[in-house]
Amino acid sequence: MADEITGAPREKLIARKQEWARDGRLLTGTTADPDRVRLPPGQRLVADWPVLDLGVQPEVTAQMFRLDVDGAVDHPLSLSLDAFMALPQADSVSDMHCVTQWSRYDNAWQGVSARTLLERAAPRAAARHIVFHAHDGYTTNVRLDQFDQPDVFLVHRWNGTPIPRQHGGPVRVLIPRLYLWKSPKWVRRIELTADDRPGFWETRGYHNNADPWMEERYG
Ligand SMILES: Nc1nc2c(c(=O)[nH]1)N[C@H]1C(S)=C(S)[C@@H](COP(=O)(O)O)O[C@H]1N2
Ligand SMILES: [Mo]
Repeated sequence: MADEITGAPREKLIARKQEWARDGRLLTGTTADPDRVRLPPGQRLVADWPVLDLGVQPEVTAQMFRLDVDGAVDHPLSLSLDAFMALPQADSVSDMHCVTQWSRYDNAWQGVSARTLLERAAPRAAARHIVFHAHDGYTTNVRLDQFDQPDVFLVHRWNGTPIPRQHGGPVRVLIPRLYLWKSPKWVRRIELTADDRPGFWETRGYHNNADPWMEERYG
């Protein structure tokens, strides 16, 4: 498959991040209440928007775009880009927090809410977890209740412009209250599952839960 995650530079980057996780780098050992403290512990604000991924930035054309919502659902979805864009659109403003310590406030997003997708797909009672699959082979997992939140969106516009390819355009996931590795770029498939299936970074030393205010970077 052309989408495989391989190659020397990427292996080095992945190994370095795994080392950081093993050594507990960047940990301050403090927690904060997200209702009172906007900037999570150990984070610093940036004005730009850094690019982080495994080094493969797939070009997902409108023609090849497909978004599946499947697994433990009563009504599996398989959406073309047109069908996705025809779903109810919403605007939201939220912050991003990356485990590599940068945070960026007040990002204006446009897209389809997670709840809109879930309503249509109708999760079965057994559905408790989600595995996201992306076009570059990346995967990440969240609990269904972490995805089923009013501030979670599948976004296609950021600050008034289409999300560029390096940030996961045409469509990426944005879960603002978890570290950003839980927000897949170039999302291809949202798989609902009964069991928890740790993703790419979660099987390489990153925390399964990823709450920035609890400093759940590694674990
Ligand atoms: N498909 C995909 N999504 C991904 C990643 C990736 O490698 N592939 N990296 C994750 C990580 S580790 C981070 S920090 C954020 C970075 O998003 P950005 O490049 O838009 O800042 O994307 C997340 N989503
Ligand atoms: Mo990251």
